[in-house]
Amino acid sequence: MIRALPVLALVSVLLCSTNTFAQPVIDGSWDPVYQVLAVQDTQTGFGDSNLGLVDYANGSELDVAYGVIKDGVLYLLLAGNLESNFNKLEIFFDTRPGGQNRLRGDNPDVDFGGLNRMGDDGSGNGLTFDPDFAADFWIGVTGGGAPYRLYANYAELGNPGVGLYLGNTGAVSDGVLVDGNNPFGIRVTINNSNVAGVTGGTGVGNGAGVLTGVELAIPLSAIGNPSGPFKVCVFINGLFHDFLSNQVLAGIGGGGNLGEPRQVNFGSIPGNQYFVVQPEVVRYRISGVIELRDYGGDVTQVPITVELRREGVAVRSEVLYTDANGNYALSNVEPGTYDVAFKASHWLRTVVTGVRVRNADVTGVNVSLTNGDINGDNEVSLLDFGALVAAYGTSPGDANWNPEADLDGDGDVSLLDFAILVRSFGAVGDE
Ligand SMILES: [Ca+2]
Ligand SMILES: [Ca+2]
Ligand SMILES: [Ca+2]
Ligand SMILES: [Ca+2]
Repeated sequence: MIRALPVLALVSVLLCSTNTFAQPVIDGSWDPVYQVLAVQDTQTGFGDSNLGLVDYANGSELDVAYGVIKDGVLYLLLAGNLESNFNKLEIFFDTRPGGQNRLRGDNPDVDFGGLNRMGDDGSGNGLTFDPDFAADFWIGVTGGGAPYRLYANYAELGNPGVGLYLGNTGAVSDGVLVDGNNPFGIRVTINNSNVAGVTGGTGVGNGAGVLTGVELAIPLSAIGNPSGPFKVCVFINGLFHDFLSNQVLAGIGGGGNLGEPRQVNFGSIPGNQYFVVQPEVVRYRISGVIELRDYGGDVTQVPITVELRREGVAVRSEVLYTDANGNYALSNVEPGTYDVAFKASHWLRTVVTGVRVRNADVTGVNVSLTNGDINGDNEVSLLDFGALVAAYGTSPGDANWNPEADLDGDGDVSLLDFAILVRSFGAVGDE
């Protein structure tokens, strides 16, 4: 009897918008998408800022390194303070084989010789990183003056290498740099208002929880287009790049300022004086809002099996449950072209249109919800009964196997499928 049959009617299928994929906003403040990459473990020997102003700070500290890669751009928030007396924030990247474990003295002349001020002066010294860190790129940030400006420089290490003054910007800006040479479009700004984090001293400290500081957007093309994990070493240095503080990430485990950069050897300090950035995880998401109504008109929710097929071959199958909003979502779908089939174990087939995929790299999506309508003519009739009989008793690989007849998706065509068809028999979709 039709009246006794459950009927599925598609009421709406909408793209479920989500902020999960948003990239950070360059403004000097934390964003939810960031991951913690390193936390300071040492009090600051460069002054504990207590001004609370977004631009001027009377101390420097590196409390937390946050980072994430989105759409080929590395976002870094180096939370803490950068004293507005032109203290230097030095960022070294080890993104590819080779490079300089000990800084040479003949790298590009950038920031008034500042980069080479840390390198070998000809006597065989030079800032030395941990043994498994060989620097390839450098970005330096410094700020001060009235009105306050933040300045950024860049180098690809080597001789000749590349050295660029990227430009300058204000505090809490969008990070766009002016009056420089910035072919990669690197952005940076500062929010210097932190008054928490580590305190002044030489003991152990804890920078956790600080959410403001120097925030950068660095296209990966600027640092050699790394495709795998890479390493970053960050520290605060003096006005002329000539006096290394005790603010290094990852931290030095307590202790005073390190002094003359050319004599510093991170390899002789316990632990890694760098942190690792993981490659971008591309997450695709198929989502929709589907309302299922029975004959009484009541909205009901059932688990569905969603199957992704490539040229007819199932590559992924997963049982999905709705959330409180009636939303089915499938995450982490690899780029490609799919047919997408939804199966619900005791609902009439209907065609689902308008399900959208969040990323344009996933194309050609056709979506259908099947139940009982084996031949796809949008009703459950004797034709479907015949199709089920033809496939009865088969499993994948058998000559007469028909995946559409496997209504409950358990891998064979059996009495269970028959029962589903009988329950839906006579019903018509999309009513
Ligand atoms: Ca931000
Ligand atoms: Ca390297
Ligand atoms: Ca502090
Ligand atoms: Ca070390």
